[in-house]
Amino acid sequence: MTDFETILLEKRGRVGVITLNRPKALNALNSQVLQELVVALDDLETDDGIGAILITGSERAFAAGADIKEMQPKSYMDMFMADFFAGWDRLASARKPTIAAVSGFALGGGCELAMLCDILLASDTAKFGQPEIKLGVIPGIGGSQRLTRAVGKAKAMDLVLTGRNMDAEEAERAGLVARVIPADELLDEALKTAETIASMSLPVAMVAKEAVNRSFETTLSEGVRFERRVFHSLFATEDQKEGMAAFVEKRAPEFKNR
Ligand code: CO8
Repeated sequence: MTDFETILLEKRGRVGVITLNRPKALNALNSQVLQELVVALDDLETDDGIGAILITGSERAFAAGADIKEMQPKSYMDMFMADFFAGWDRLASARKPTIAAVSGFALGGGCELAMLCDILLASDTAKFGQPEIKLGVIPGIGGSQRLTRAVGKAKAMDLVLTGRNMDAEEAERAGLVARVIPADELLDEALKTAETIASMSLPVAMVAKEAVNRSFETTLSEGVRFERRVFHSLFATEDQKEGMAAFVEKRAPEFKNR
């Protein structure tokens, strides 16, 4: 397996776990983190043994944002020519289900990275925010769009314009976070959730997330049409036959991911 310097990659059964690992910089996201994350993600996406991907940080910080020290000297032309931050789109195009397990700071790019995942689980110590305005910029990895879709205009404007943080409870109330979990149980719970997802039929889980994500990109009637077509197509899978046979025969299904 590739040696990484800024992340850790582990395969725990059918779950791939990526841990951000720049403790001295509170896991600030620099270009190396992005490069390594993309390599790790490509590895997990092409490994047939992996059914779900968990991304986490440390107890103190999921990630305290994009690396300000890396960005500070850059010019407009540097940012434009490098299409700075465009690489993060790789996460949005992940086909396998992704879960962010967030403890501590998830600020700026950290909040945006968590929002790029399909399910966001937070410890009771988590703090979310888009403080870029305090640095003279705005969110640059989709925060102004994904936060607004997640929590609505009122709170998104409040957070993006004041740069204030939101605690885990407020984030759950606002609909950003699926569940809040005591800090010392976060990783176990997140792993359990990932294992549950990884125990389903992988192609069906991939299609399920595609259908939910479709709702952000299309009208209701087109989305419902898309869902129905894909639903019909699942009757061509062995796993639909197995899932329904197992129910009728009162036994656990054995999905073959086919
Ligand atoms: N980048 C680089 N280094 C960081 C970052 C960061 N985002 N956050 C923390 N660090 C470093 C600190 O510099 C410090 O390093 P050192 O010990 O060498 O001085 C170390 O991590 C520990 O941090 P603190 O001493 O500050 O720890 P505190 O517990 O006192 O404070 C905070 C924790 C509140 C999280 C504080 O570190 C903080 O405010 N960090 C910055 C948060 C922030 O503003 N994040 C947004 C960054 S911008 C972004 O994500 C998107 C930009 C979009 C640009 C669009 C362009 C296209």
